[in-house]
Amino acid sequence: MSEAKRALITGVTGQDGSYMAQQLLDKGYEVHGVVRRSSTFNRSRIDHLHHDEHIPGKNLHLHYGDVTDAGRMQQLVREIHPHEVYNLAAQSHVRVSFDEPGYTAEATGVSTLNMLEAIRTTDTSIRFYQASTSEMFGASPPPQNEDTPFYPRSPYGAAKVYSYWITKNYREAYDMFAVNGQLFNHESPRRGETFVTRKISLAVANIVKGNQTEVWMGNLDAIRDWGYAPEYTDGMWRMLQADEPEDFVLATGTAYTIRDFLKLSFEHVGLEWEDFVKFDPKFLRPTEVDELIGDAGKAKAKLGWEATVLPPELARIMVDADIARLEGAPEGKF
Ligand code: NAP
Ligand code: F7E
Repeated sequence: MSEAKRALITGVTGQDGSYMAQQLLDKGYEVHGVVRRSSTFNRSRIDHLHHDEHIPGKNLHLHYGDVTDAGRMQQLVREIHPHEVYNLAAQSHVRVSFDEPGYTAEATGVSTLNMLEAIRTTDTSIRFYQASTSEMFGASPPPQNEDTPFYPRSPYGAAKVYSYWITKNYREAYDMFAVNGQLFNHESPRRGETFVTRKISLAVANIVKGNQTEVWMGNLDAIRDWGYAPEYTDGMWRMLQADEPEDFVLATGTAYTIRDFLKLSFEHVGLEWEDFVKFDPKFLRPTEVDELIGDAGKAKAKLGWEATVLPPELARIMVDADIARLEGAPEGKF
């Protein structure tokens, strides 16, 4: 019997990390995840994967670590010796990156170097996925694809540009299979509650249940290209199975404003969004990314990847999930 493939996921407790872990376990991988020690439990998205190592046949192994700690990352890569590394950990909130630019540079930028160095000094045949982002395109006009110049508009975007280039540099300098997925916004019922789609779906659910009467929002004019997260983690896996290491955009190619997403979400439960949404300037950003619309033609042609869940269905999935949660559905259902 051949040895199971081993994968190491940083950011396993996050939205994408949790879907990635689930999909790799389903494929028969031995999955290792890096978790941060925290005073409150931060594993609600992966609890249903039963990560108790004492249960026979369970293949999810969690290790304490922080990606800003180069020595620890080196130790984990050396000890686990994975076939594939998915580097999904980051301070991923754009608005927060203006408040914590230094930490964001470390956790979202330099940490990628820590992972690449750990691989370079352990075994250059380990395949590496870097969670790059459409935020790198920033102010470059749409449609954005792999050839679009970068123009980041936040400390988060700037840190991700560093990560993108250091990944590409290690690919070229050390002949490593190190790739960037340039992913446009992707959402799900597991999305963090302060990102705009989840803030909206949660507010709609709470309004329906009578727990809330209004929701305070920032810029409603920005255009985003929102897809469904589990489809995007599948795309990440496909990138690491390709014959050649290459960078890919993943996107739906659709354009909706925040206002449109509000309308889709409130209409799903028979309400008018204008009756509940208020403006609070605290949610504005010092510099905004106005328009992101991706062209994922290369991923379709070379990876056979295509987004099938588009924003109207996504809004329905997210609102239904938040209502079900409030009605007591267990977290593992999502
Ligand atoms: P997320 O839900 O915010 O998850 C981030 C993960 O990183 C969490 O597991 C978090 O751990 C972990 N983390 C943060 N700082 C860390 C540190 N210093 N050391 C170790 N772990 C740390 O993000 P996501 O939406 O799943 O996104 C995954 C990755 O893709 C991120 O790199 C993000 O920037 C990037 N990306 C996301 C999108 C999107 O639309 N979702 C699009 C393009 C790129 P805790 O649970 O302990 O906080
Ligand atoms: O904002 C506007 C806000 O925080 C989307 C991250 O996953 O995707 C994400 O970054 C838009 C912005 O995501 C509120 O100004 C209005 O124009 O949901 P968001 P993001 O900034 O696009 C990229 C691809 C990543 O890589 C990131 O990691 O919505 N907006 N009112 C608001 N945004 C928030 N959060 N809250 C509001 O009240």
